[in-house]
Amino acid sequence: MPNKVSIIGAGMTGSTSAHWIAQQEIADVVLVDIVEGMPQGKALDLQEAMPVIGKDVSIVGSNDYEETKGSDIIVITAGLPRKPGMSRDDLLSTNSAIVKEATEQTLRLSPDAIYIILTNPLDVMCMVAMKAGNLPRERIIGQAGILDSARMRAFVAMELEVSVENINCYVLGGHGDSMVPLTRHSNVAGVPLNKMLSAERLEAIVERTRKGGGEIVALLKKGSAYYAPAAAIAQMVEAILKNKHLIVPVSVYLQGEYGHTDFFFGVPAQLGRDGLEKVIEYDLNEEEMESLNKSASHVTEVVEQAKI
Ligand code: TXD
Repeated sequence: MPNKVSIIGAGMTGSTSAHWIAQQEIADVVLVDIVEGMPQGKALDLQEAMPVIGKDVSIVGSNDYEETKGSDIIVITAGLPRKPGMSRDDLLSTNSAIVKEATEQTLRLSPDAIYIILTNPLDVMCMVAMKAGNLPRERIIGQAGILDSARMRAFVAMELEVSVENINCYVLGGHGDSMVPLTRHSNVAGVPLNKMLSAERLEAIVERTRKGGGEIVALLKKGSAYYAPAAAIAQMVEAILKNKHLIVPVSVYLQGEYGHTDFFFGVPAQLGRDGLEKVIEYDLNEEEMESLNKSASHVTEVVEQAKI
């Protein structure tokens, strides 16, 4: 039986995730949305592209959760995206209700599924899903860090004219403007970033990374980024289904790691067939720890606001 991934929310990130997953022949995909006809239309269009690219996967669209039955992974992207000038936190109450419902509805049909959350405010929506489904922390992972790190990698690659494959960057913390790009742990083919870039250029890249989501929102004027977030979802899905033991920055429920407990936060973590395998702990200096703690307080404030 092929693996099955159901994506709740067939908007920009949901349908683009389906696209990347199908293109890489990772799994069969079900797209669910409340808008009538839209998930069916997008799924059919994508299905009709498969003969052209020679991939044998099934892509189905539906307005009904029944279609998701027996999924290995549930991806939740349902919710409202940011408009220019809005912060991710402005989406709190509307998206909490949507994510709660999506979790409850899918879990009864796929009781063993692993959940990947994308909906903003990301770290808090992971908590909403975890509570709604009473899920163990291994089975619920938020996507943010792969995207934020990829943005930083892209900016470094553009600046240095080096292949993106040679660039390793790690952005930890909450998915918001307080995120923590770890320059000391980032490198180009093993050479630390600060040996390759001046302090000013490095600071400019860090700043652009922090505001990377807003930069796209301001350019698009309608909606937020979707190609890169969806590529990150596909990478997580593949790591889980292929049991790759891949270490990537993702949002996980901390239980003492980095000195924090009981909330979702972006840290490097290893992903395999059972979901979260372990959290990797870097040695952080005082300054890095301080930035991480600041980002943590921001996330816990929003958790409190959400009254989950
Ligand atoms: O890195 C990250 N975590 C993010 C997060 C990167 C990009 C986008 N990020 C957030 O994901 C964004 O702030 C939003 O909260 C979500 C979805 O963003 P997207 O760009 O895909 O938004 P769209 O195109 O508006 O799609 C959302 C879809 C839309 O088609 C709605 O009809 C649908 O969600 N929707 C629902 N589907 C199913 N069930 C319910 N209840 C529902 N409500 C809305």
